[in-house]
Amino acid sequence: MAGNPFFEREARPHVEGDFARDELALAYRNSALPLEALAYDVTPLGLHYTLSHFDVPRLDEASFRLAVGGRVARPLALALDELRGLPARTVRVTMECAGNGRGLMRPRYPSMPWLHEGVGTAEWTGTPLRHVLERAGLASGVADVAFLGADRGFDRGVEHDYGRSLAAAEALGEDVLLAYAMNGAPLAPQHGFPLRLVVPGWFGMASVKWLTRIEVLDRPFDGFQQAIGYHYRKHAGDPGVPITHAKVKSLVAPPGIPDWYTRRRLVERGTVRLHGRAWSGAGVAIARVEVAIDGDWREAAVDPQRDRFAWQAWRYDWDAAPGEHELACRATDAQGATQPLAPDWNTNGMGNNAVQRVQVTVR
Ligand SMILES: Nc1nc2c(c(=O)[nH]1)N[C@H]1C(S)=C(S)[C@@H](COP(=O)(O)O)O[C@H]1N2
Ligand SMILES: [Mo]
Repeated sequence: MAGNPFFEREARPHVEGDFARDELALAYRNSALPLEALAYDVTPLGLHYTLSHFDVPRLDEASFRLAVGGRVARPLALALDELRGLPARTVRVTMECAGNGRGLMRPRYPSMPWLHEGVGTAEWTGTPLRHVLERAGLASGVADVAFLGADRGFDRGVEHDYGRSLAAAEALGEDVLLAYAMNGAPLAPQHGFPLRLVVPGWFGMASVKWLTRIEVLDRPFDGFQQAIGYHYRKHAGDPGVPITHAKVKSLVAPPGIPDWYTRRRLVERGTVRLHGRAWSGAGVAIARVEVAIDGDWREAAVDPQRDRFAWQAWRYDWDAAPGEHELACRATDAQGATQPLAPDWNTNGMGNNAVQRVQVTVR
C-alpha cells in the first residue's frame, strides 16, 4: 500500500510461551507499579504506571494552546494560564490500563504484556471540562466530544493522532477534568505534560494525554482508538463491545521478601499481615474483599470508600504455617460484581480482572 509502510491485513496472531522481543520493548517503554507501592494511598510520582502508544511528545508550555472547535458557538485557543484561571478541582483517581493482565491471558495477544501492575492512584488537579465546553458553547444536536493528543503514529496500518471521545452528556459531567497537575506538581512528560484529560471511573485509555485539540461532533467519533481499538471481541470479525469503565479488581502486596529473579516470596511463620487495594469502575465502591489461602476463602477487612474514584485498602491477618502456599484475593463491588477465578478471554487481552495468585514459602 503506497504511503503506508505499516499496513497489516491480518491481526497479529496470538502466541503462547516465551515473550517476544517486541513485547519486551513495549514493557520497557511503559513503566509499571511495583506491587509493594500498593502500600501508598496516593502512588508517589515515578511509581505510577505509564502507557504511551507512540512517542512521548515534547511540548512547550509557553506556546501551548488547547484548541476547541467543531460544533461550537465560539472556537477557542486556550493558553495554560487561562485554564489555570478557571475553577479548579483536585480528584483522587485510581487509573488502570484496559490491557492490564494481558500477559496472563492464554493464548496471548502480542502487545504491552502487563501482568498485574498497570494501575496507580494519583491526585489530579485541573478544571472540570464542562467550564471549557460551556465557554465554547455546544451547538444543539451534538453527539460526541473528541479529544486529540499531540502524539501520532500507526496502529494496524492506520496513521492517526491518539484520540478518544466521550458522549456529550458524559463530557459535561462534573468529574471529567482537564488536568495540569498530578500529586501537586506539573504533569511529567510521560503523564501528558502540559495538559491531559482525566476521566475518573473509566479505564485509562479515555484519559487522553498531551491534549491539544477538542472537537465537538454531531456524529460518533470514528478515530482508530475509539472505533477499532478498545473493544471486547471474542473472535476476529466480532464487532465487539466498546470498553468504557474499569472493572472490579483487587491486588495484594506480595508479603515477606522476594527471590530476586523469580519474585517468589519468603515469609516467616506466624501472623503475617496481608494487605492490598481494591477498586471498581464508574465510582462504585468496594463492598467486600476475600483472601484465599490454598483455595480456602476468608473475609478480609476493607476500609470504607473515602474518595469515590480511588481504591480502598484491605487487610487480613494470616496465621502462616511452614510450607508452600498460594495466596489469592477477590473483590466484590457494591453492585455485586465480583472477580472471576480465570480470565474472560478476548482477542486483544483487555479487562482481565481475574484474581491474582501469589506463591509463598513460609519458613
Ligand atoms: N495522547 C495519549 N493519551 C493516552 C495514551 C496515549 O498513548 N496517548 N495512552 C492511554 C492509555 S492506554 C492509558 S492506560 C493512560 C495511561 O496514563 P498514564 O501513562 O499517565 O498512566 O493514558 C491514556 N492516554
Ligand atoms: Mo491503557
